[in-house]
Amino acid sequence: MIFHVLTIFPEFFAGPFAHGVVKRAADAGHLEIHIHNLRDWTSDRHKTVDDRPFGGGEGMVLKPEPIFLAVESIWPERKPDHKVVLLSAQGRLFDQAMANGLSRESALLLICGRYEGVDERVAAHLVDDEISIGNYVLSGGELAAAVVLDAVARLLPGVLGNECSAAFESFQDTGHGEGLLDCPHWTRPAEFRGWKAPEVLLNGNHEEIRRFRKQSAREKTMRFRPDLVG
Ligand code: 9D3
Repeated sequence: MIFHVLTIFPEFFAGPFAHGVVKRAADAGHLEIHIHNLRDWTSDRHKTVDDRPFGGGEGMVLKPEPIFLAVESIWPERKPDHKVVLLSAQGRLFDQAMANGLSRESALLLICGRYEGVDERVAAHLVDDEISIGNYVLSGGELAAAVVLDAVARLLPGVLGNECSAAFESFQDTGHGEGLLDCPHWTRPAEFRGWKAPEVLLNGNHEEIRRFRKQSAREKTMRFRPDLVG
């Protein structure tokens, strides 16, 4: 899969994609990441990407022209499996199902919003979708683009070593069923500062272990995510 990211802070992406699963997947040829500087599509000497909002008010708004020019030069022809996504605080809430869907596209272009927002003609006439990663205020779309890219990249065939199964996973798909959070985990030492790992996990009784994990997943879900239990 080919990812393009359009941003006024291209340096931002040196960090998140230089490590871990995404880096290894890129090195292995499962994906390509191309970072583009929005200012490359300006033509004035100040490389202006923003302007004051019509109607007045706080802050600045990203101008439409450089964004349209950038997308049209990255993709002179738009193919059906080439998706353009705007990261904005006003978008649809991102979830695992959206990550699964995007992982089946062949290319994805992520536009990072900044300042007070992006001229609405970008959302209305250029992009396929507008995505927010959660109900909190970020300073811009860059962190959100990195989150979306990571969530999609790890689903691609070969990326996690599992050639074809990951794209069908749900974040709640733990094997315990019922759309619960994952169960808690322990590892060595069996006792740490007086806190013992649950005895049942050490005794090798796999039926008992299965029941313990399901019950502890239920308890944790009830405590932190009652919305998943209903
Ligand atoms: C006065 C209203 N503004 C909040 C101070 C609205 C606003 C403008 C610009 C809120 C956030 C932003 C910048 N955020 C993003 O571009 C963004 C975002 C986010 O803030 N939260 C979750 N997901 C995303 S994706 C892009």
